Order: sequence, then C-alpha cells, then structure tokens
Amino acid sequence: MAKKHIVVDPITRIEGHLRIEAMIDENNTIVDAYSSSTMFRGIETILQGRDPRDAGLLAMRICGVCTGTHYQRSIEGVEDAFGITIPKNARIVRNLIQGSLYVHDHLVHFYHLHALDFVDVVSALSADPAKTAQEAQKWAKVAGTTPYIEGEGHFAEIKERVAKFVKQGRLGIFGNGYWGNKHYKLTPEQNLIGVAHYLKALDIQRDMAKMQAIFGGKNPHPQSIVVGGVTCVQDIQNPARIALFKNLLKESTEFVKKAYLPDVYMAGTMYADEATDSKATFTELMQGKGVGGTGGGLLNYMSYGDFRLDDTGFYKSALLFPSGIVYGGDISKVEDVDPEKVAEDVTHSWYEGKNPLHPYDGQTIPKYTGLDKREDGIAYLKTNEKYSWIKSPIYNDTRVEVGPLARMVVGVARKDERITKYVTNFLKRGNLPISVLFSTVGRTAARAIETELMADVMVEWADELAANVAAGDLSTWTEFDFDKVSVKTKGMGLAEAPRGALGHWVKIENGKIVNYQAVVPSTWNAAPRDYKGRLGAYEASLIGTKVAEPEQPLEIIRTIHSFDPCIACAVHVVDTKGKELGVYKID
Ligand code: NFE
Ligand code: MG
Repeated sequence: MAKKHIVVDPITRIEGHLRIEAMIDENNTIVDAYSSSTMFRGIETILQGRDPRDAGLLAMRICGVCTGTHYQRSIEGVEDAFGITIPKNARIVRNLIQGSLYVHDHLVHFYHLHALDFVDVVSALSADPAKTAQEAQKWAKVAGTTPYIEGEGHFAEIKERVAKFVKQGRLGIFGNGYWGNKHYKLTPEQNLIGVAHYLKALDIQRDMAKMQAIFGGKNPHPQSIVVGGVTCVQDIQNPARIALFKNLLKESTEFVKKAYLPDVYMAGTMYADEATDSKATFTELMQGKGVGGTGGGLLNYMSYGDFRLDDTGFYKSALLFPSGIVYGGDISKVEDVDPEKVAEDVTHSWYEGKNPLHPYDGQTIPKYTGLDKREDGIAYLKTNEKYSWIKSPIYNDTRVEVGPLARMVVGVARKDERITKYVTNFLKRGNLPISVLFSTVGRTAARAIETELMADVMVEWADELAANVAAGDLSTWTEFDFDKVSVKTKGMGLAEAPRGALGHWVKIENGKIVNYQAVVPSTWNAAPRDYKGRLGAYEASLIGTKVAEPEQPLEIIRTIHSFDPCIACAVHVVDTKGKELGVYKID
C-alpha cells in the first residue's frame, strides 16, 4: 500500500508547467506516478483555415526553446503535401540551423536545467581550489582532453563569488535548491567544478544562439525558412558568414569537449550505482539481456530519424540519425517506423474524444474537468479520470520514449557507423557498460554523446555548403505552383527535435488548412496514462525509484529533468484554477 503521497508542482527549471504526483511505499520507493500538464495552448486549433505557406510562422510559436524546430517541421509537412524537394543549399542551411540548436539546447539543459540535480552548490564552498584543479584534470583525462578551466586561481575566484552570495543570504539563481540533501554524491571539489562550468556556460550559450541567427536571421525564432527552401541567399554567398559560423562552432565545441563531456563522466561515475542495476555486458545486451537502471522506464525507444545527408528527397535521403523503434531495450532488433501506426488518445487528457485517432484525423477539443481538491486546498488528481492537458501518443498500440537516448539506441541498433563510434567511445573512455544508458544517468549521457557528434559533424556541413556555393550552385528555393498543389492534399513533417520525435500533420483543401496536428517529443514523454491504463514515459521512469528524503524529492526532479521537459511544446493561457503555484506537499 502506498504510504505517502508526494506532489511536486510546479517542477522548476523546465519550460512550461508540469506537476508530478508520486506515491511512495514504506521504504520510500515510488510505486505509482502521475504526470500532469496544467497549461493549455491552442495553436493547432488556430492553424485551421490558414494559408499553408503561413503555417510555419504560426506553428513556430508553439515554443521558443526548440526555437525554429516547429517552424521547419511545419514547413516540411507542407512541402511533403506539395511534393517539393528543396535544393542542396537549403538542406544544408536547415541542418546547420537545427544542428546548432541541438548543441545550444543540450548544453543549456545540462548546466542550467539539470546540473543542480547532481551538483550541490553550497557544498562547493568547502572545496579546496588546488584539489579542484587536480580533479578537473582527472575528468578531462577520462574524456581524452585537458580541462576547460586550468589552474586553481579561477576556481578560487568562483568559490569567492559564491561565498559572497551565500554570506549575504541571497543565492540568486541558486536559491531554493535542496542543498545538503544526503542524496547528493559529488565531493566539494566536484561541486565547485560544476558551479564554475555552470557560470561559464551562460556565456558560451550566447555564441550558440548567434550560430542559429547567422543563417536563420535571428534567434529565438529564426525566419529564413520558407516553403520550398531558405531565404538567406546572401549569407551563403558570403565566406565571412560561413567563417563566423565555424569560429563560433569551434569555441562551443571546445566547451563541449573540455567541460560538458568531462562533467557528464564525473556525474555519471559518481551516480553510476543508480545507472547499473543491470550488470549486462555489451554482448549480453546485444542479445537482449539485462536492461534498466534507476529511471529506465518504458525501455521502448522511437526515433523518426533526421538530418538529411543527401538530396534524394525528404523521406528517401540518408540520415544522420536513423529512424526506427527498439522495444524493451533489446538493441539486437530494430523495426521500421510506420507513420500510420501513430495515434493520440485522450482518455486521461482534458479533451473530448473516445478512440485514439491518427494525427491526420486528430482533434483538439478542450474539455477541462479539473483536479480534485482536498480540504486544505491542495489539488489532487482524479486518478481514474482526466488529469492533464497533454494527450497520450501511442505507437503501434504501445507507449514509447523519444529523445537523444532513443536516437542513440536506435542508431546503435541500426549499426550506424558514426553513432556506434561515438557511443562506444564514450562508454569505453569511462569504462562503462552499455547498460548505463537505460537509466536517468544514461539519458543525460546520451544527450552529451549526441552533442559531441553534432558539434563535429557540423564542421563537415559548413565546409560542404561553402564548397557547393564555390562550385557555382546558388540555388536556395524550389519553385511551385500554389494554386495547383493546394487543391486537396495532405503532408507530414516527421523528424527530430532536440527532445525527440516530432511530427506535424497538415491537411489542405482549396488553399486552406483544414486540419493540423502536432505530436511533439514532450507529448510522447510527459503524457498521462492511455486508454489501457498504461503509463507514459515520465510516469514509468519514476516507478521503483527510491526517494532518500521525501521532503526533498531530488530523485523525482532528477529523473524528470533527464527528459528535458518542455510543456509548452507538449500541449501546444495557463489555467490557474485548481492549482497551487509552488506547492510541494507530502502527506
Ligand atoms: Ni518546447 Fe520541443 C524540443 C519540440 S519539445 S522544446 O526539443 O518539438 O518536446
Ligand atoms: Mg498536438
């Protein structure tokens, strides 16, 4: 029997509004969990009746974090409907905009949204700066590099800065942490490294935002992508723009390799006991044996695939991230993704509707039924009814997880050379078994592996763009006859966003959108139960997790953060009824 009921509302350091409820037993182990989005947005609804050429500009407002992703996917959906293949330059430019978003997004996630689940800021105050410099050497060496910050002087200075905040009783951006929680496992020196890189990452991420703006026009919300191609005609012809992009990429890559990766090794190793419930070797895993550490969850991983590597067409091209689905963490098998098998269910979501619907026929009809309220005013879920604004996506009548981990797992299962190389190198350098990937820590590691891969491959793409332009190909747009192609058609933009598989489905009649549905990464992961009562990815990942101190549910936050939630995307007006802001309660 569940003994205690934990409510974390809102979960902070995410985008949007998310509430997690968990039941823990007498051993403080989570035995049940509910993920609930308490915000609603109606972008799918307002797209109806619009000109499909404008869809991208409206759809991009779904989110400002995966900025430009919805914009591009929406446009790709319209291009699919119109049968348009974009020119090479446009393909590479789009890859560069999205690729720099991945690096930006993953780095900001690790340091500014997730690191403090591992790093105890206050503990950093008892660090010895000289020992900290040695410790930084150690983890940089594991990552096969040298530390981003060398010498004890810089660490001493950071320590001084944080000490000043603490002395004045104002921790600022570090306020309200669970500092001192016994489930923090880093040493004071390791914590100081984490804090130092956190602060530095605030500067570095600005450069990454600039990279997106070079070909995107601006950031957030780039605006150089149009149905048929891109508009940054002058930028691709200006060698200084490409050089600037490469320069910023070089600086960012240095931080990724010398700070981000060593820090992931450091955190991953110190928290490795949570990741390696299973002792399976790589070979055993290839045979489908032994999966799942703390936070493993569903263990079904899906990727639509993304980053077109040639110009044969959107759904024909070779891909940087292959598409596929792996069930039960069994990487010896991988199935093709069939878009026909995607459906959304609203049994536990605040919408009208009965059976799961394919996105082409999907509906978004709000039906808010609220949360139960206790006498003391705390809202509780009506657990057998509707409890979230997020719909429940289903693939082939199964619940799946999407995201960087899914992309790496599918890549390895597909025996993709590049992905397998980056994943095995990462594991080998850290002397880690592949089973660590199927956990909270593994989800975080997979994101870092993907970041390194992306930073490296973008250099090749920038060179490919420069060479193609130098060879005289200046084409950036494919012409189409709107009046002919928009009579009656439909299309889908199925690709990947930083947080996972993203699909935009559009139906068009007589030049107007008649139905529009987006099924988004955080919709897959943060979804509530489905019509068969099967848990969503966040919910499943919490089951079995031990919460050391229920008054400070650090482990819940760490696992949920490992998905990098974006609830704005997931539900695409905030409802404050029946909801208390800033409530954390157990009873
Ligand atoms: Ni709002 Fe997004 C990404 C998309 S989210 S951040 O990545 O699509 O789930
Ligand atoms: Mg949707």
